[in-house]
Amino acid sequence: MKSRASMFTLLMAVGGLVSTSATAAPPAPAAELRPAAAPAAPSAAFRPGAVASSKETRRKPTEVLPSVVDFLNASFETGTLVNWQFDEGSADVVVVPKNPPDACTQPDMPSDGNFMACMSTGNFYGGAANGGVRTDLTSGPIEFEFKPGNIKISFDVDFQSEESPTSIGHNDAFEARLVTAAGTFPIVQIDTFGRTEPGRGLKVEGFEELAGTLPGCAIKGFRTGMLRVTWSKPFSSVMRTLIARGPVFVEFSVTNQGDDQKTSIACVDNIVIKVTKPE
Ligand SMILES: [Ca+2]
Ligand SMILES: [Ca+2]
Repeated sequence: MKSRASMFTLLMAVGGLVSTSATAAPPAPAAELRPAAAPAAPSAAFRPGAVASSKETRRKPTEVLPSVVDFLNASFETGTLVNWQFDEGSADVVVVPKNPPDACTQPDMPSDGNFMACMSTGNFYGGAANGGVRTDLTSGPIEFEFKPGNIKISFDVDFQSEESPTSIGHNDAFEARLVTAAGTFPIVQIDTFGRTEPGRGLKVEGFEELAGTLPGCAIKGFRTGMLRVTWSKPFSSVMRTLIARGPVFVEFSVTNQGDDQKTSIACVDNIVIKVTKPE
């Protein structure tokens, strides 16, 4: 008991010492007061305009702005398929320049810069589709600087086919997908029936109806014309954990349905990927 009491006394003494030493430090508060005493700062703070702007700056941190993912050769402007993957020998995919103008995709494509990528379900571009029915083009690994709360992918595409519109059993198609560690997400399908109905984060600009292919184009059938596809996908916290900083892959394919007859082609360009930090 006695020792406890003496401990208590000791603590009180220490406490007293601490508080004494704290109050015995007058220069610091005095220094802090000095800037506030400057006349310009307080008068600015009390102006109505200044109050409004401080509200604006308070709102800004909650605005989450998307950032563009740095993705090499996203628009094929190297004039090559560098940083894109495909199975050589079982794919028909090439880079098509702006000059001379491509007979099938005028006047809109390439839509960005001087080059685009085009693929076919057969040998239209001088290669050989897988089994004569399918070509896949996959991006290089796409990585993020942070775990995104949302991803937005946009690109331009023109799909053309020798098949008749609304072909059951021969519904040749173009498809775009996002491949991730949390599974594969279909972005859009375009086929002889048209394109995936927009909604659920998908926007397709430029689609009116299937029109005839151009007279100079060796594909005799229909074309969609250039479409601007934008797809936005929010990531749940579970998906964010799985996807983390990537990699993810953007994948395009054209497929012959039913048989290897009547070729379809698709040209893509201007792939832009944006990610947003979670709120
Ligand atoms: Ca381009
Ligand atoms: Ca076909």
